[in-house]
Amino acid sequence: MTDFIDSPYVKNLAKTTENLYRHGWDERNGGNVSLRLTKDEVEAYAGTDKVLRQITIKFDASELAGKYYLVTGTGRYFKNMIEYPERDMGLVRISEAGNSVDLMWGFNDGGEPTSEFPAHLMSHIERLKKNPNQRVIMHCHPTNLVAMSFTLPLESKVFSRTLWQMHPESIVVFPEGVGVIPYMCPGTNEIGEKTANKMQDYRVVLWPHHGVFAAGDSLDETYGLVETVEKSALIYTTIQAQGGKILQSITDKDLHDLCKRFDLTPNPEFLSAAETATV
Ligand code: 2HA
Ligand code: ZN
Repeated sequence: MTDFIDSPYVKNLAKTTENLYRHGWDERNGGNVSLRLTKDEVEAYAGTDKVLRQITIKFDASELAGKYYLVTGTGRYFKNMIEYPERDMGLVRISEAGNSVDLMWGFNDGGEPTSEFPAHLMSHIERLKKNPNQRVIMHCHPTNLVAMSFTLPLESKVFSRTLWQMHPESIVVFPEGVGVIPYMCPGTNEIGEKTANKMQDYRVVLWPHHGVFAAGDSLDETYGLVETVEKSALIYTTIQAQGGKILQSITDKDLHDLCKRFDLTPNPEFLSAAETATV
């Protein structure tokens, strides 16, 4: 059995947090990521018998009992994770009772999972119902998207359509759009519940004036999803910096054409029926 620190999971999570930091989306201890691992994956590296300690969680996660998560630690800086993975991340298993986790590896200075762990677990529950391949929940602070939450109405339709219109890749990468919740205090179960509720329909949920919660099958895919949202937000911001006057744009017909070309169904509440689409 190889040590868990040499597993691809630790390496990929450290690489991802490094990228999040370098992109400027996770200053100081901003951001948190959790990656679900299967029992076989844990077995191959860490083993599943040895529990280092138990950590209580403030949420009933019994629906996820027995599931394993590699998760970033509370108060930890993403820029350091690549150098100190065994200190700044931990591998945990949700207990049968659901009110605590078994620490299997990591957090070796007494650390604990992110303060947003209940919100992550609530979102994992909803995403797993949609698709059993979903493994990742990622929270970060993409600057241009956060800035848009000060200048646009906080409505899922407005954000989704505006982002779709900024770049043809957007509707291809997130045809369901982006969900928006009201501003709420972070680190609470209330924001977790609101986010998880939106995760029933969206893989990206905007926390106004703060950041995003995003979900995906892999770290790369989830990172790419946020990257695409933020690219569109950057283009929107740049347009405003150029005076904000739009002379031409990506039309609804163009959006329909993209969905047809890539065999996607856009959120029908945000893009009306395809009567204008090219046949
Ligand atoms: O983990 O970003 O919202 C720090 C945060 C909390
Ligand atoms: Zn945050």
